Amino acid sequence: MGSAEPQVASSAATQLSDGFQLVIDALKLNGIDTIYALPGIPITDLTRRAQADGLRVLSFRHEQNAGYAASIAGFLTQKPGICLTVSAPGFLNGLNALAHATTNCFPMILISGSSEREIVDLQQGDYEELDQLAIARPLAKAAYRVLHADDIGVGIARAIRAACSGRPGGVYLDLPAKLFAQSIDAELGKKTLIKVVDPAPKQIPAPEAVKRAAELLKNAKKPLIILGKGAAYAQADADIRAFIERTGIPYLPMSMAKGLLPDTHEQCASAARSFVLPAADVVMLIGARLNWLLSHGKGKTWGAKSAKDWGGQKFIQIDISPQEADSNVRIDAPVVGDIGSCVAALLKELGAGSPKPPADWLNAINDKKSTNVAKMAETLAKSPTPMNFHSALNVVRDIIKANPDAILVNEGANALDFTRSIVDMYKPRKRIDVGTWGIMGVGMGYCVAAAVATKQQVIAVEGDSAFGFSGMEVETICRYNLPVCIVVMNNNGVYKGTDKDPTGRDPAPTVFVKGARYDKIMEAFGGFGINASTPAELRKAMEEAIRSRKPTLINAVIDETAGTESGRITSLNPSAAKKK
Ligand code: ADP
Ligand code: TZD
Ligand code: MG
Repeated sequence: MGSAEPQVASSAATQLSDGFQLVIDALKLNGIDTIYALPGIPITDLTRRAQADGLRVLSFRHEQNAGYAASIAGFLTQKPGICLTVSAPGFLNGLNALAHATTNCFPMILISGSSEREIVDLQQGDYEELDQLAIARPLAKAAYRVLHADDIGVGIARAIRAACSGRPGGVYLDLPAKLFAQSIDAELGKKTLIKVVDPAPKQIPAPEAVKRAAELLKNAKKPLIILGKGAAYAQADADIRAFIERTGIPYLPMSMAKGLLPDTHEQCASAARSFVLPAADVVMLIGARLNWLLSHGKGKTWGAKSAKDWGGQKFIQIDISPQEADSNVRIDAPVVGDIGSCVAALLKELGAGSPKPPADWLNAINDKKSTNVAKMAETLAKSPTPMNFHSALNVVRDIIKANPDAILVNEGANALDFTRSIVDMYKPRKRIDVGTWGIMGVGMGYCVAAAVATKQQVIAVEGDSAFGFSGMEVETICRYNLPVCIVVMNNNGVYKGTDKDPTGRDPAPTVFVKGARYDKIMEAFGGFGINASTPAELRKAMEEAIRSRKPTLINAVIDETAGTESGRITSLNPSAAKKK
């Protein structure tokens, strides 16, 4: 006993740390306070110790949902969202979200434990053996592996920088099981950590690029601005608003840019979209790509005679990625830099006295808007039995108007398209949805992250099919008692509930159990479940959910004939095109 005492003293002199601790310390040092995770070998203790050390560890039922949560946390906060998974199958489950983050330009880090390198590389059949780094690489903006505890600091610093700088994206960080248990002198270990200085450095646009863009804009007869989710991400809200208001140019927000300025703003041209796109002569893209969502900047949408033809517009594109310009059509004035710096530079270049667009252009847009808004108001005023998308979403529209700080999560086909066009948003970064790929399954992961990262009320409008992809996370929402109100637009299936198997043997591929009660799933975990068959019931249930801030799921019974195949993108559906 007596001889043990000096030993304790000497081990106290050289305090030991380990891989687990260095990962946690490196994350904390860089201001990361939340991990979206699913525990198991070899990262169980990492989740425990992270929690014990004050990090918030949100534990999910499926890694894909943890991953989507991390990706959208990145979008909302500009800090990389962290998803933590086990090896092989857990890693693969998380990979979908990593690819989603890269595709959508969201900063995220997927950290996965992995198996014994020596055994994996010789394919000797280790527990959960998989060459994860090689698999992640093509789907990630960057991918790294750390083999030694004293490289953890560099590994995490590089992952953060890669995720946040330039065009943000998903980063993979491979941490083999052996790394976690490696011990290292605590003082030495601490010195290996890096606090990343300026993870997303400003990128100032070249003055001549700014001049070129300003010239084009000044001489436009029918200018249009398109705001994309890059503009929402950039958090340059005041300058973007000033730029739009000072130039007087009408603008269109892409889905996740809705609310950057209130959708009710007089310059918002959303209600005249199919008029302004073909008619505009100069189009300025701010953080939006000319991908399929904008018909690649050409074809009939843009007033051209056929699908591959140019509509005649000149384009200005503000983007942080120098490779983005000319990806589909010629960009006459690329402005490369971060949106905050670019918009500020343009504001300065244009000065106070920038000329307003010609009145006939603005009047023509306003005429179209009034006609379309009146038409929509008429449709929204109807109250058919059973409810259709319009009568249900008219309620959601009022609720969001009364609660403009709430975050709206949205996925589905008709449930997505109708919500996007009917429900106005009033503040930046309040609408999060299926993104660039039109993914089903982001719903509940987004709800968890939005509630945790912003502390705001979350309202999810979910197609019944869409909800099914992540529905089990209702348990997660209840477990953490998050202020999430889910509205399942239940039309008995994918697009509609009316299809039949022509042979009469099985249900059609697009239909589900008729009259399903999704609200019961919420009740199973102690949340509130409500079945709503009328707008009044839906309204009451949503108001109560917001008042109580309790997890709530409302099964909104929607006419099963109300939807259309593929929602608004029927033209992309090969079989539907053939039918015509
Ligand atoms: P949307 O789907 O809303 O049209 P996209 O995802 O297609 O938007 O486009 C977003 C664009 O914004 C990407 O090209 C990306 O490079 C760009 N971007 C993201 N963050 C910034 C930023 N801070 N500054 C400049 N451009 C950015
Ligand atoms: N799988 C994934 C991951 N993403 C997808 N987009 C699809 C499948 C295909 N898909 C759509 O594009 S929308 C949709 C599917 C399955 C569901 C539409 O049904 P819903 O919405 O119930 O969610 P509506 O309101 O009935 O149209
Ligand atoms: Mg449906």
